[in-house]
Amino acid sequence: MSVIESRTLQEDFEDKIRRDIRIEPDDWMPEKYRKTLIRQISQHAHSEIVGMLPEGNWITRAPSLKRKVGLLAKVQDEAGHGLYLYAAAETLGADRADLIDELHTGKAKYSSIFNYPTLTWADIGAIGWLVDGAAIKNQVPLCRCSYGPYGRAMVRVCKEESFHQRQGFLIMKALCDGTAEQKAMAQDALNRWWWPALMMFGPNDSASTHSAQSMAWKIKRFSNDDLRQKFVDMIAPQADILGITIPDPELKYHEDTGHYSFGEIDWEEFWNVVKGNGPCNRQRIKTRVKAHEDGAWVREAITAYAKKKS
Ligand code: FAQ
Repeated sequence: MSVIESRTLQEDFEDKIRRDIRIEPDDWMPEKYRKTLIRQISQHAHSEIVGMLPEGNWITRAPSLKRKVGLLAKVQDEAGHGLYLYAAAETLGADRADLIDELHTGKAKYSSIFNYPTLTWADIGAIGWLVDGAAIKNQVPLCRCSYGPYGRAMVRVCKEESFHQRQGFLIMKALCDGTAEQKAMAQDALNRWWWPALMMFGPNDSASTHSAQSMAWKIKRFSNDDLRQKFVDMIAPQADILGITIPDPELKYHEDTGHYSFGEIDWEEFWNVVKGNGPCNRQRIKTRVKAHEDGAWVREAITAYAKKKS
């Protein structure tokens, strides 16, 4: 390709980004844009799949048939999200088997939040309310991501996450309206999930390596800190409705700005979990690897059937 040709392609790409025209799989794109998307989309896919484990742990112990049906549907939805996302990564030329291998060998990241244990039923409420709440805040803007397949996948994902958040909030509400013991369980879950939920948005903007470029390419539409602020502003009044207390003595509402200020995140804990040393990292990967190995016969059968049909 001549220098002039490649300059034109680059200019075309930038023009599309400027005018909010989506980049589609067959369009020319800079290699770094492709790599950034494969990184983010595959990390996101891994998060959805590993994210099934903490809640899956409670399917057999849900307190009623209604709760069991709701939780089963939610966990299945997360599997679906993972599949759309792996498919979106494949449109960029990534090989799904390689991506999964990177997860299993510890090379790929996934959200820090899924490395914490689910100790009581209230944790299932807290995950729906806080973790899906954070996921919605982060993912609604991704519906406008400049890369078509990712943005379109996010539309359906966000609709389902909204249902998830409501079921989580309703679990918390039932516990908070229940006995003193049940309310204490809800408070304990909030105490344990609050800070890890804030960490989901990633490092502060000043420490975020990818934000500036990803925002320039309109992959990300808001910075990590902006989204974290939106999340706190949404959740704090909901905690008041529930009658439980966010475990942050520095949390304060400011009439003049309409925003809450909050305390400093423990970044040492965050990076420790991201690096693989959280309470459940090893257990999560071990479980995923086993599930993958146990499912080998399904993949073989599907491949054999597809071959026969073609
Ligand atoms: N955990 O420069 P930045 C869900 C890494 S899905 C682990 O700010 P970026 C649904 C980051 O990858 C939850 N690692 O990075 C559900 C980068 O590492 P690298 C997942 C983290 O990409 C609910 C480095 O730190 N959602 O919850 C984390 O611009 C309930 C520097 O960071 C998504 O993936 C973290 N929390 O911004 C399922 C959404 N934060 O690659 C089941 C899409 C940062 O250089 C149950 N992703 N890192 O080695 C995004 O929006 C972005 O990728 C961010 C990070 C905002 C997560």
